[in-house]
Amino acid sequence: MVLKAVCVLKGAGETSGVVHFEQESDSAPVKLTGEIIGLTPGEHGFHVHAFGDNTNGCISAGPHFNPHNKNHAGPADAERHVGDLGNVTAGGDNIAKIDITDKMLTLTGPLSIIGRTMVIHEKADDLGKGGNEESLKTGNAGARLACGVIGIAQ
Ligand SMILES: [Cu+2]
Ligand SMILES: [Zn+2]
Repeated sequence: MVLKAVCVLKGAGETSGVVHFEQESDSAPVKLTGEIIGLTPGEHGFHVHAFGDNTNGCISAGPHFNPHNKNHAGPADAERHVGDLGNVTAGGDNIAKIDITDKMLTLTGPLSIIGRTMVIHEKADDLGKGGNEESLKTGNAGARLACGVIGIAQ
């Protein structure tokens, strides 16, 4: 059975987006598609954060989803936060097209990302290579421009 989820991202400014998630089976990678609009051209950090809580805006989503207690890194690194999806890149039209396949995310079981929050950031994620303490926690990706809770899709 194909598992499907969706996330609508909104924020205080003009950034917004929709991300669709699909997983062919329990152990298959998760495919993310969609787009985020209202971004400055260039790279923007993109992560799954721990909590599906937006009571105080995107801040309430907490830190990156990190059930295995690892340092922050990039999506291709073996040791990373489960929520580390690296960067998406916006073009001159201020739109970032999302087309990501990730082996660490799952839509099922105790580590499912459903009910957690996707966040798009102001700045580029340095993927843990920034050489300071914050790089190993957040990738120095800066403010949270927009976010949304990941929900079950039909
Ligand atoms: Cu983030
Ligand atoms: Zn991280």
